[in-house]
Amino acid sequence: EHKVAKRSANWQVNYKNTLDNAEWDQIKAEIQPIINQGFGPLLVRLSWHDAGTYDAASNTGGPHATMRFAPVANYEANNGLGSARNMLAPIKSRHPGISYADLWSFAGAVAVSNIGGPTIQWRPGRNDAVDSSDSLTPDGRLPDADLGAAHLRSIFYRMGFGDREIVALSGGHNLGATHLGNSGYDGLWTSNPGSFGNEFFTRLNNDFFSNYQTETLSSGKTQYHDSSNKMMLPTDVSLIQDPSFTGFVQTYASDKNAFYGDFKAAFQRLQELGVGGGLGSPVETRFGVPTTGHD
Ligand code: CCH
Repeated sequence: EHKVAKRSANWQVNYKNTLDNAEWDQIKAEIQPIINQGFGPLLVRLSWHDAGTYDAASNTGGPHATMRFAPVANYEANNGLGSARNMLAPIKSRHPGISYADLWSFAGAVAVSNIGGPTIQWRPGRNDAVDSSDSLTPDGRLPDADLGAAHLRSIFYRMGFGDREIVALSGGHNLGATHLGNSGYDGLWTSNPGSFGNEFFTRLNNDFFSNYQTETLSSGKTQYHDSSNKMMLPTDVSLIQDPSFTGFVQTYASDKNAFYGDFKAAFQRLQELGVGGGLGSPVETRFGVPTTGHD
């Protein structure tokens, strides 16, 4: 069991956003090619795993780029995220005025905003943990996909979220894939994994009980798949089994704008866990002007 660091004197406590709008635009322009290569979902996952370590009761964890250090980097939940950190590292070198925590968070917000999701309101000012003695949060703060509704509640309530936000944030699984070598799960959730939408919810709501079957993988993990080999994790499935979660799944399946509105708010809140009070003015996350699509 590792000690949990409070915000100590070692932290980069006086970080302030010193970048002007032109430099933010430049950083956004440097993130965009990574998204264009198909890594938007990975950037979203990186930003969520940094922020999602937050514990409201002790005010520890949260988006402070602790994953740069062992043991956090090596927690099983973070498998596969090293490549995302490496892709962003050159941007940090070119723009030393941005914290790693802001860069990872911004990249996730820019990704959501630019692959068909709602335009995320994003504000700079996250401090970085500066060394491993400062950075430690215990393993087990991120959700375990093998478990169910009670586990999701204990993880997300700890961050200060409620049921509606749990379901909304779970809609991140419209994007990307699971990889056998990272997590022991395998496959895509939706037919458009590079683009945000509400298909994750339409599948759960309309297709899950009629079309999905359980499957045990070579890793020993159990997941669910339909005839086109789209998958669901056990935690995803709990969203259509738990009566409180199910109501939100129904809403998001039938009303994409309701999902986008709730995801937008919950994702911003996620990215500001424990830091909201100290953040600066909003930075535009959508690539290119004018803003089109959902905002
Ligand atoms: Fe997730 N997620 N996630 N997830 N996740 C995985 C991949 C992605 C859980 C488990 C997994 C959120 C919540 C949960 C993304 C966004 C979000 C994987 C596969 C597992 C396992 C990793 C691999 O094998 O590479 C569980 C459990 C929860 C419970 O709540 C939330 C919240 C978000 C964002 C809002 C994205 C995106 C991916 C795809 C990454 C990729 O590489 O394509």
